Amino acid sequence: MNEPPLIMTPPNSPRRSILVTGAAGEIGHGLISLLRHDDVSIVAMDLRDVPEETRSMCDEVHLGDVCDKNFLEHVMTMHETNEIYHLAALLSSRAEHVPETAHDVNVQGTYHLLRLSARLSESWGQRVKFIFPSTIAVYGIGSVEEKMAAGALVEGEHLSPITMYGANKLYCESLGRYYGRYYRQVSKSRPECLVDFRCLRLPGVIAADTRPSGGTSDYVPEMLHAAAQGEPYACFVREDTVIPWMTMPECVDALMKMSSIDSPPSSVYNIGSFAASAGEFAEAIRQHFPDAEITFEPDQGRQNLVDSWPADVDCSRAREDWGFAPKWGMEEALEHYIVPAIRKHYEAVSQETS
Ligand code: AKB
Repeated sequence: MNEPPLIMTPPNSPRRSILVTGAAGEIGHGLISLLRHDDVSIVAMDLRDVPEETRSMCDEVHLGDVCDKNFLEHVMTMHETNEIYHLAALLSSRAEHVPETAHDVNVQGTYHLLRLSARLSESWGQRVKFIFPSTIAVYGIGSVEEKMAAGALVEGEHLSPITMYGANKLYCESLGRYYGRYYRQVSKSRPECLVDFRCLRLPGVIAADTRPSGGTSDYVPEMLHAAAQGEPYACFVREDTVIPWMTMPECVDALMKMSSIDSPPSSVYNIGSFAASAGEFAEAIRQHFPDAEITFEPDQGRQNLVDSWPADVDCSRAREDWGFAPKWGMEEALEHYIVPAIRKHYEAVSQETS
């Protein structure tokens, strides 16, 4: 039995009405500052309080759970949502502590949003745009030797995730592709307008003015923030651990750019700016913070997760389809964004607390 269309009337205004889930997180802060515009309505939602700096850029903020489908239906119909940036997720390390909760949030939450987006697209005769951050955790490589030999992976390789988070994200990529291309494909009453699903596989992302939590790539941001505060840092992976990286400004720019083009040929894209090891980052950070006390004390459980992720990703498809281009390598990222921004961040923090 197909679910009835959600509402029968087209949205009152064609303006962009954007829902950002997980708005209290790291990406939400940067993304919302770029999304805000006179003719754009931004509705933020999260399970926890949205920081005032982010809240002030939104038209509405709702505290709620992406697993609550009635809450989602209320928010999306009330605000006539026609664009979603679905950032809410439990990341790789936290998900390994509570895998069933992670499945609820990462999969059920995404399913509810896709299902509602499909019904709204059908009702309005207008495709709801659904932007979905996936992850390098969808890849699963059998050994460090194989990882280093494989080099930069393209989107179709080694899709055997070993984490609940990676498995969740890989499934939701397929679910989004289904809703975007194959939804009710044998039905005589198949809707003309399907969800416009678009996905980026994010590498490790480095933000200067927020601290990460729950991720396994958190070791570099944690290393940076510790150095900036003059605190010792024991890195939980080996020095030779390599994965792809990008800065938060590049990440939100890529999400915006991929969202803005007409009909991307693919629904899933790798992005990343550079690959670097934990030891290379430590050495580069010491150039900027000579007193940084960085040691390496691998946590084998978390080390195993990162060892299964690729040393780098091939971003050719994103470059060819919508002009993705990395902005900085590691040294430039530190020099032009990370170190100046992190110093400014902690100067502001010390002024607030003094
Ligand atoms: C994590 O560490 O879980 C995330 C990711 C790599 O997607 N930052």
